Amino acid sequence: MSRLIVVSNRVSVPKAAGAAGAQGGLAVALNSALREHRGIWFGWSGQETEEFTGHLNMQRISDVTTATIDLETQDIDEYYNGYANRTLWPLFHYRIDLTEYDRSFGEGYERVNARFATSVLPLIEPDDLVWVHDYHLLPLGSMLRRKGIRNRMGLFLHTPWPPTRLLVSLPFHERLVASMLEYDVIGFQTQEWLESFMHYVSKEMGLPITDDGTVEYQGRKILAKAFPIGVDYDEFVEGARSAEAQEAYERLKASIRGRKLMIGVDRLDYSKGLGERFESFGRFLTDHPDQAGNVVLLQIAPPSRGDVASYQQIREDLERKTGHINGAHADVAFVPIRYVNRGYPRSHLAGFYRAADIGLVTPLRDGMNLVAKEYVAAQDPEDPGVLILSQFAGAAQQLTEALLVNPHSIEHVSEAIKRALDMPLSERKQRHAALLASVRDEDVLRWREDFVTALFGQIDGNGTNGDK
Ligand code: ADQ
Repeated sequence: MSRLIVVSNRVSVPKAAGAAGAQGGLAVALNSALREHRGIWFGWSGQETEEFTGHLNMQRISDVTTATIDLETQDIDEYYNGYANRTLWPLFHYRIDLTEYDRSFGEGYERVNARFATSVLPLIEPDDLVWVHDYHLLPLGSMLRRKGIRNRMGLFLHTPWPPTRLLVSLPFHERLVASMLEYDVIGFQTQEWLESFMHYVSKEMGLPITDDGTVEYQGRKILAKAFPIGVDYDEFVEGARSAEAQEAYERLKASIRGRKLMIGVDRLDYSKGLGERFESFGRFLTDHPDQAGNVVLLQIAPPSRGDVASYQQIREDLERKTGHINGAHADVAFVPIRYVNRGYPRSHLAGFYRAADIGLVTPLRDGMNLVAKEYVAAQDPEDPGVLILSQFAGAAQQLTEALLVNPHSIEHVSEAIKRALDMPLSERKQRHAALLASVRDEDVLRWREDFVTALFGQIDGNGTNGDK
């Protein structure tokens, strides 16, 4: 079996199997892939250094070898807080109003990708598969090719891919996309993002696309395909049955004293539609005064990317909205929105999800959204809650039995809350069974296997993808 070299912006390995911590689904997925493939996980340590040395800090944690580098303050400003999170992230989430085009960001992005390439190079052996993750590292493959790496290399993009009309607002967009075509496999979360990418390469670059989904570029074939990411179903269901989950469940249930509970769990990010969600709940309380005092929204939102101004603004905005809605609808023994800015161990989250009658997942745009799938996996099949899901999350393409909503429409979401609260048990069970089948069958192990198989060059049975 080939070794897998995984490269992502950050590296996240739990100290011990099953250790508590706010570890996201991606980290769990990559850890399981790496254990199976005797691989190495390379990325930024999260630490700053005065002068970049490229020194590799190698560690072996829970059967996974990690290799990390430190970055300079200027690198972090221009590459991470700059091009990655002030240019590409908003652009890829259709927010050109928040997209900043600063020349120094682009230079920092190229410089850090080159630093990643130089540092990971000595770790790569001839038969290794190289799997690069996300928008931080789009040109990394082309930089490795320039250094003579001939291994099979794949890229998986966790975010949406924007429509061509938006992407062309990015200076040097063609150079960026051309650099991606040095990979052998390019993976997207959904068919929609894949189609946007194919539209760009065919209409803007004039490249031929074959029926089996390969793009032809400079005599090579690149496979572009949708690989929808999932949750670690077994781990999550097991976690939901654990003593800690049970304790978290009981503690939360006791605190809401027989009221109905809605839950939202999101990184604090403008793409997650939290402001619109709060307003929708406010509208629900105004439109249904008989329900005031009966329904609580628990919103768990750990801060992220706090050095970027748009993230500071969303935080202030949400604090104001929470105060406003609570001020209008609270009384001495009841507060409608519980807004919590911290992370929780996954087992606790599973208990919280199970305690909630409604999962409210309403991003304005999301590559996939794992919270929607975790909510479904954590439910009691005999008395499941209802998932309200944004039509603009990648997950909506699989989770069609959720109550799909337009998160921009305060009325629509408010009506969906009412419908979910009134939904009879038989309908809840029937919808949940369909959702659960999808979450179970298209789980993270399948995602990883499908991608690695494609990367290995066996997706079409004859190993022709990208072979040079
Ligand atoms: P994110 O934008 O971070 O991921 P999401 O898919 O919802 O969004 O994953 C977040 C993960 O973090 C979930 O596993 C969740 O349980 C966890 N999490 C969130 N808040 C937490 C808290 N307070 N405590 C503990 N854990 C918490 C990006 C893309 C998504 C895509 C994923 C994976 O933006 O669209 O689904 O990558 O590809």
